[in-house]
Amino acid sequence: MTTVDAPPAPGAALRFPPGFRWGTATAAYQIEGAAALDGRTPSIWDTFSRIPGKVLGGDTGDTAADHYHRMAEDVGLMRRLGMSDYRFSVAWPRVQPTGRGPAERRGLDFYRRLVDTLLEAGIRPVATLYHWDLPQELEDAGGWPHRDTAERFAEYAGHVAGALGDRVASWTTLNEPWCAAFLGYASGVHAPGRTEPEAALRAAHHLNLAHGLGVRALRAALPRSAEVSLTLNAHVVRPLTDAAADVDAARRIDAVGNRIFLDPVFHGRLPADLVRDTAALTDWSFVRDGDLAVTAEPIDWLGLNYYSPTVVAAAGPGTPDGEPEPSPWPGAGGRVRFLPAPGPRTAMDWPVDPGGLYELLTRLRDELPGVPLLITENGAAYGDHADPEGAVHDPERIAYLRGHLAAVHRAIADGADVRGYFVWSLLDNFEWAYGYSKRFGIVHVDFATQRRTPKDSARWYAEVIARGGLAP
Ligand code: IFM
Repeated sequence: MTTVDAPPAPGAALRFPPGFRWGTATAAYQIEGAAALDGRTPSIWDTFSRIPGKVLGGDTGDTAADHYHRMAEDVGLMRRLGMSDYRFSVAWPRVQPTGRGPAERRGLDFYRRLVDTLLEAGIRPVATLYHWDLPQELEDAGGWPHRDTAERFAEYAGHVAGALGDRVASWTTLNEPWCAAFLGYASGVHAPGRTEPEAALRAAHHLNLAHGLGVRALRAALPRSAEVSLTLNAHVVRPLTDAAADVDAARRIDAVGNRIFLDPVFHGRLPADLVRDTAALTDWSFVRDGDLAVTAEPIDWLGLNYYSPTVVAAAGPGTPDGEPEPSPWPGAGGRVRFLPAPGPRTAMDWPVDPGGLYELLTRLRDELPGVPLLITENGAAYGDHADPEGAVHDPERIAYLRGHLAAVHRAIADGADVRGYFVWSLLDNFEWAYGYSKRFGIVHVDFATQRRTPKDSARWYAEVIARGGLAP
């Protein structure tokens, strides 16, 4: 259990507990490049990014930040910044090119080299098995709406654990299954770009099942001391007013945004209100006897990716009853309005609201007692550029990170068991449907030359880590 002295005097330094994990996070498709090297086959993102109009500027992850070839330089950057941990993801199509059967040694070798380089630098590797790069062959066979994909994931998890289990102690099965299910299969703004609400609900269940089967496969292959986790982009949903209809709108989004994962994973059940909300779409008969015992395999911590809160209200009169555009919220889309939250915004047009992170951490403190939490992503995109001297000044990002770290500190002081914090992201990278137009890195990447330049925020974060907290 993490604790801090509470409450700190106004203006005092904010010290984090000893052993607090300080890191950065990345994901394979967003940084690695080398998309056709050493046996890697296309993932759904290689396919999707080639469909005209799906990714801004027609960008793809073919080269990305070329981390596959610059891994040693990137680990060197982390070492100089003093990070204790690094969260990366393993590319499924690099390790198991057809999504089934034997592993590709060259793919595993890349991750062995990465992990060894991290360990030599004194950095703890935190490996995520799925950050959205499903092998295209598995999508062709039905993708996440198809139950077999969950079984295939467990097989893949076993391969990676078998290869890296002697040196990686921290594991995450899935990153943000909400995005994989609902952006991928309902709104279609992410790969594979399908707009089938019922299939998206199936996908969500099969992702939960994959998580549980993956936990079992990891536990079978890893030493007992290994930590196994899941990362969610849990939504902080605020009703616009206290009116019952607005509160119900928030409940609907909470059901299909949060409890669709939290309930099966931590309580072995489906949210009854979600089943009601989605009754016109599905009877949930794809959930088989015994599935919810699998999804509820115990885990060691929950990873949370937080960026901003969401404000919702009931869809008013005059709002079309149907869903005008494919919605990522099956069962809620036509009944809920999303409203701009007040306050400053990042380059993603996302509101800056550290209070939302505090709300999330204290909610989970209450709802999941005994489950340690890690902030596995938090950060912001801004319009960074190198000045004539080559420096990248990003005061807004420093303010964003500082505000959110202060919120984490406050949550810890109020009893939330938060064990670590990972900035998204180490490097500027491929921001999915936005291509390279949004820069989240604390290290600037010139994509023409692949030159890395630590931004002011990187130096600031290094000081935070060295100090173990925030200066007054
Ligand atoms: O870049 C993404 C990451 O892949 C998943 N979480 C949110 C980040 C910013 O959009």
